[in-house]
Amino acid sequence: MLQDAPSLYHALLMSDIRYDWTTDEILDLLQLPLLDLVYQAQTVHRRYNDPNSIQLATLLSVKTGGCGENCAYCPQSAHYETSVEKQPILPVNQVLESARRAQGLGATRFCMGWAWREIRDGAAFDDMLAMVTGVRSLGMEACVTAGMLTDAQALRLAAAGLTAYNHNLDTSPEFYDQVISTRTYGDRLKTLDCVRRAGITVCCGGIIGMGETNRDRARMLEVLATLTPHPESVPINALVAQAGTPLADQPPIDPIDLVRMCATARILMPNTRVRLSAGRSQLSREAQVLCFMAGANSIFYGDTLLTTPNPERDGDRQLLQDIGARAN
Ligand code: SAM
Ligand code: DTB
Ligand code: SF4
Repeated sequence: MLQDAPSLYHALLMSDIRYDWTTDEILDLLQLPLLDLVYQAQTVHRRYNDPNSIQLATLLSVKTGGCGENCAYCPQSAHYETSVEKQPILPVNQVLESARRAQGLGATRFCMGWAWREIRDGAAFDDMLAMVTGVRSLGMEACVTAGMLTDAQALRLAAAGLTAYNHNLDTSPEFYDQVISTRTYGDRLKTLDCVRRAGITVCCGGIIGMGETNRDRARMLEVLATLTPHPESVPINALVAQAGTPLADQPPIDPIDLVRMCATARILMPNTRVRLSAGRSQLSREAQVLCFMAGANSIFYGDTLLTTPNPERDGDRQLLQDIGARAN
């Protein structure tokens, strides 16, 4: 009987999770006085998660540049003249070598990116499956982000052992077509559904700082928090404005807005990994700690994201040590 107590507690906790959030409720949370918002988020965070545990995920761009989509933020889009040149796809052994190195440096999740509109069957997909199996055999979580996919491809990725598929909604349904016109919000949701039905966990988040309103931010969080179940991980990115892209001249976000996004995501999705993602290079250590207070419990760890710089590993390890957090 006693042995059942933890699982009963877990079941009760999970039954508290809501999937019916409304835009106005979310907007009210986003606009709370900051200290009230962070207090509420930290309270939720402590009920569901170990507050001193931060997951380290390392990113690698396996296929860089030359992408057919026109995402206005992205330096890898073939539609824009940016400093990113199309590169050959990395071979399986080189990817697995990077994964081993990342693991040696403390990462537990290895995320691999392909600048594709969609996955196509063939040798490159077969290599992707081999990369997934290889990363999993090291004992790391494996995440892939490679655009749209079909049910059959999702099932093959699941069979290869894929832990998570990353596919971001990026912004609200209303603002979406000002950012991307070569695919629809519905296309995005369809891929997320394929991933979910194949039994792969969902990694899905977005970007702030693209000129969206607070209501757009709330609407994006609403779409995420009404997915049932919630995505297992939600990356919150700040735009890394890149020369040559249509969003090159966007002003930088106020770091407090990132704190608000992390806190609101935490309250809406108590049991999800909230990943403080792109844009961390522009944040002070203190702003990052505020994001952790607000419930962010994962970061990208490594000197580059896909094509742009990320804080140095040594500095990140030092930060976690200084605040007494455990990397996992
Ligand atoms: N091509 C695939 C796709 O779009 O789903 C996978 C790679 S894509 C680079 C992954 C995500 O990175 C995008 O959905 C976007 O949220 C994020 N991203 C890309 N460029 C960014 C930038 N300049 N600033 C912030 N986030 C960015
Ligand atoms: C996510 O939400 N952010 C990461 C990961 N998922 C793939 C990518 C950020 C990319 C930032 C721009 C670049 O480095 O190219
Ligand atoms: Fe292509 Fe992904 Fe960049 Fe969009 S975000 S241009 S789909 S690589």
